[in-house]
Amino acid sequence: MTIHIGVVGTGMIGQDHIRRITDVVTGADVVAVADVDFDRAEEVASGINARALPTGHDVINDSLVDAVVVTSWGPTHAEYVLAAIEAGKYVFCEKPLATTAEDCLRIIEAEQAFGRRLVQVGFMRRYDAGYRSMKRVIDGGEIGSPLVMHCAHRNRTVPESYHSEMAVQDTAVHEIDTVRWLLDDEIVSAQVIKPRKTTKRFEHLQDPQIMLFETASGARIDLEVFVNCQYGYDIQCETVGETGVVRLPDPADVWLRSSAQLRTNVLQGWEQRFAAAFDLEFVEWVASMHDGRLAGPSAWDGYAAAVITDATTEALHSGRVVAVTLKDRPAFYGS
Ligand code: NAD
Ligand code: ISE
Repeated sequence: MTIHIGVVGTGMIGQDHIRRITDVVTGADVVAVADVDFDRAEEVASGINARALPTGHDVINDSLVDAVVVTSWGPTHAEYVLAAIEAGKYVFCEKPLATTAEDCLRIIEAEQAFGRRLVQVGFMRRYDAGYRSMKRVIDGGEIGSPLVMHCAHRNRTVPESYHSEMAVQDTAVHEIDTVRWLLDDEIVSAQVIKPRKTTKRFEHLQDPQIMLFETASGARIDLEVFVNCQYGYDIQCETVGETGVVRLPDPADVWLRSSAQLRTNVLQGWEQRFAAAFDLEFVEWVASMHDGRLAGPSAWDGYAAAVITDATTEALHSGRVVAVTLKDRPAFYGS
C-alpha cells in the first residue's frame, strides 16, 4: 500500500522533502501541495504530477491525503499540526513544532485526546550515522558516565534577516534536541556568553555565542554557535565520559596531497551535511506509518525544545543562568 502525502509549504526544504519522498522513499508519494505563494505550489506540483490546492487546510482535509508534511514558516506550524490531528492524520512537522511552548502543549493535549501518536518533529540529526554511532557508544557504557560535551554549530553565513535570537531558536535547537537524545537526560538550565562579535557580518547580530547547558544528572554542555564563520558548514560534537571520549566524525572526503600541501574540503551547507540523515528520517517515518507505530522525535520533544530555547533566549538577553521548567512528562510519551 502507498501512503499518499500532502505537503504544506513548498519552499526550500519542502521541495527537498518532496524530492526525497518521490525519488528516495518507497511506499509513499506526494499527491497534493499548498503554499501561500500559489504559483510556487503549482510549479512544484506540476513537476511531480500532484495537485496544487488553494490552502494548507485544503491539503490536510483532502480525502486522498493520508499523511501531512508541514514545511511552511515556523509561526504557521502549530495551526497545521493541530488541523492534521483533528483530521486524524499522521503529520511530520519540520522544526520548530511551534514557536511557543503554549502551542506545543496544545498539540500534546490534542494528540493525547486522539489516543495515539500522530506527530513527528523534524530533528534529523537523530538519523545521522555519526550521531547514531556516538549514541551506541554512550548507551553501551564504553566511555562510562558522560560528564561533559563540547559542541560547535558553524554556518558559513546567514542573511541580514537572521537576528541574534535565531542563533538559539533556529540553529542551537538542533543541539538542544541532540543532547537530550544522546545523553537521555533533561536540560535544566541555560546560560549564554557573548564573545567579541565578528566584524565579517551584520552589526545587529551577536555572533558567535557560547551557550552553556546543565542536565538533570549534572553533565555540562558547551556549544559554540557561529553562523558567519566564512569557511563552511561545520558541526562538531565530543562527549567526555568517566573512562573515555567519543567524537563525531567529520564527513568523509578525499585527502589531496599536492603543491606541498595536504588538504580536504569542508561542506558548505546543512543540505549536504545532513542529506543522508534527511533521507533516512523519511524512510523510517514512512516505514513507521506502515507499521502503525511512530518512533521518531515526538511532540513532547518539540515541547521540551521550545521550553529550553525560551530559557536560552532569556539567558541571551539577561546574561544570567536561567532555569528550565518543564511540565511532567505524560506516560503517553514514554519515560
Ligand atoms: P522557505 O522560506 O524556503 O519556505 C517556506 C515556505 O512556506 C515558503 O514557500 C512560504 O511561501 C510558505 N508559507 C509560509 N506561510 C505559509 C502558510 N501559512 N501556508 C502555506 N505555506 C506557507 O523556508 P525553509 O528554509 O524551507 O524552512 C521551512 C521550515 O523548515 C522552517 O520551519 C525551518 O526552520 C525548517 N528548516 C529545517 C531545517 C533542518 O535542518 N531540519 C533546515 C532548514 C529549514
Ligand atoms: C537552519 O534553519 C537549519 O535548521 C540548519 O540545520 C542550521 O544549521 C541553520 O543554522 C538554521 O538556520
